[in-house]
Amino acid sequence: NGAGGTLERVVLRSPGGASAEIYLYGATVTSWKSRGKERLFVSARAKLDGSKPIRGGIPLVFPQFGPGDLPQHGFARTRRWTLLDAAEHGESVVAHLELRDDADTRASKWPYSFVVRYTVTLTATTLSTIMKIENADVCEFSFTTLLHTYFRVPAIAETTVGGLDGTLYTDKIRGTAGTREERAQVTMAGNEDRVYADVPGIVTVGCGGQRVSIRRFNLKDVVLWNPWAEKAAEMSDFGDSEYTDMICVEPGTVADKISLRPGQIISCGQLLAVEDTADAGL
Ligand code: TA6
Repeated sequence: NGAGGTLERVVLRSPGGASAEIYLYGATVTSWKSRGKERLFVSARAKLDGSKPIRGGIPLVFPQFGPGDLPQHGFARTRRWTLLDAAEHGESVVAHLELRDDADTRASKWPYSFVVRYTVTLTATTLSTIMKIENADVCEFSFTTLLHTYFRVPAIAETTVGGLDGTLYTDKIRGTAGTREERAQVTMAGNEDRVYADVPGIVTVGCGGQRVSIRRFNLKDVVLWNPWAEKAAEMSDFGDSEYTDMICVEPGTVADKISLRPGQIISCGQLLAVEDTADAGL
């Protein structure tokens, strides 16, 4: 509704009983309920008034991952996106959102004309978030992009991430690069911030009987992050103990830039699927 500083959002409900919520601010998906469980994490202290990026859900990172010429993680996650339409299509519910360059972005250190068309599709057990990024300028441009997905987990200490074994990662906490991940199931016991490059297959996030699989296309890297207690204490929009309820597993192309020539479009995104085991209901 936008009145009184609250942000507009769209709620999707699938025929199969799932739901999703998308704030037009940053086109940030802030809820995905499937098989009776909330699958995404949003901090209880997240700002929902547009004063800063929403702490949780699926912030859309474009055209810059991390620090650089632009504010951290680029401007897309703090712009007001346009909702083009939202409708049921059989078993799916689909929302189309769009972001174009504006006077502010053209005055930024990344001044190009672009269009990002974002399609969020919900079914009973899946959520897909797909970006179509178009170079609407007269010159080539380059960017990095990532879907900064915060998964809600019952307990970080029992959470495992599969599908990273054999890939090389940059460890931003220990300052190392080119380390090969040997573990079939990656676990966390402290602050971790890693960029796994060229991850080949399906990545899974499991905890107890709950499991979500992540299929990616044209997003070759996966970032793994949990602030843990020490970094959580430094974030005003993150509760001190909330790190136990979340893990960020973020598909992106961040190790190298994507370049588009005028008129070129790249499609990239993720398909999240719930694959709980029988005892997930416990
Ligand atoms: O994706 C991991 C990361 O780049 C971390 O380094 C940490 O900064 C996190 O993103 C959150 O960034 P934000 O700007 O949303 O606080």
